[in-house]
Amino acid sequence: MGYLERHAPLKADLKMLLPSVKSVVVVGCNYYGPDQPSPEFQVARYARGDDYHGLMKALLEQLIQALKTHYPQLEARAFVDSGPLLERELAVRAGLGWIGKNSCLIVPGQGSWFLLGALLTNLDLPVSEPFEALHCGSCTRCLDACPTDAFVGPYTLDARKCIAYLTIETREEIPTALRSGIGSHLFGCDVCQEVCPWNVRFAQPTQQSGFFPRAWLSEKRLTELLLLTPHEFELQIAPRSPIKRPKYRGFIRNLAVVIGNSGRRDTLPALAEALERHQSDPMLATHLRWAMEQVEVAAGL
Ligand code: B12
Ligand code: SF4
Ligand code: SF4
Repeated sequence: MGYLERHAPLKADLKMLLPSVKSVVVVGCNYYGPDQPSPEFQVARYARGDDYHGLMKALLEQLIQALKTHYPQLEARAFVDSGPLLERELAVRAGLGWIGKNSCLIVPGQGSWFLLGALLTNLDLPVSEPFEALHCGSCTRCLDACPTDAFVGPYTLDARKCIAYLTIETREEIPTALRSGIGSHLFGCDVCQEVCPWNVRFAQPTQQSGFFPRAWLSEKRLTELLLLTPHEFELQIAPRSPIKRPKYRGFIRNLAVVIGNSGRRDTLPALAEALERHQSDPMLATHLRWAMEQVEVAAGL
């Protein structure tokens, strides 16, 4: 995530992104969908359907067009995650909610199943009051539930330990000590949001059909996924999906970890076949061998 450092100067001055900027409109898009269909693995809620970057960018472009009919001199730039913006910080300043101890932006009475985006504009819009209260109180559910103990303390995450980083962002090996904590998380993790009382109480299903889970999530077995070829991955899984981010290699690496953690003996033939295929890729071969060992130990072989 070296881009976080490279983008630091741009984050300090929004004029570097839009010289005429006067106001920022911050938006949240609800992505809360039905519960995970597969009993074998979990994919983070935001990643079960279409990639939110494209989906939200298109909505923001519609907003720009609508604003242009009222303000023909409008200059605007839309950002969804891809730009160097501290989106949660901007959301707090725009009065949307507070940053919880799990480091997610929580909207009062609605929860945190929102993806954030921002529209930089040259309009002199009325300024919202920043959200100043913190509503976590004495709760520590998210900190206690994190499977890899990734929180250094309230509001502070060691990203290197977060399952989202380990399964989505890193292109490297997943450290052996952190693999068991990943459990059945194939892509991303929602544990610190699932346990949050604000989500338990207030989550509402999204109306955006683009976020609805894709069929393969309930239809495909772990071992079938492990034996997909790069071409099949590109055709069946990757199109318009956030899951394409770690690419085929990252997907197979994550599958090896989840299968290893399952300890299921019936996965051994597929693991052996995958190892044969990926023998020449040291990163994949290491993970697949590790998975076989885990399964053999669990099966008492
Ligand atoms: C890098 C990143 C990650 C990293 C690190 C996460 C983290 N907590 O920082 C990893 C890969 C681990 C990650 C995981 C996830 N992420 Co993420 N991630 C980002 C990203 C791209 C940048 C965040 C960032 O800059 N972090 C680095 C440091 C600087 O952040 P920080 O230390 O918390 O800094 C805060 C303060 O210190 C202060 N601050 C620091 N420097 C400065 C400087 C100035 C000038 C000011 C004013 C303030 C300030 O403001 C900062 C923000 O509050 C944002 C999108 C974006 N552009 O903002 C999405 C984002 C935060 N992620 C998001 C999501 C959904 C997730 C996951 C839920 C995905 C998943 N299901 O697997 C998990 C949740 C993990 C968790 N508990 O946070 C959403 C969160 C939505 C929400 N409701 O809060 C975002 C906003 C993307 C989006 N567009 O919606 N993510
Ligand atoms: S997303 Fe999962 S691994 Fe990351 S901090 Fe939250 S609970 Fe921990
Ligand atoms: S689980 Fe509790 S401490 Fe964590 S963000 Fe939600 S309310 Fe705050």
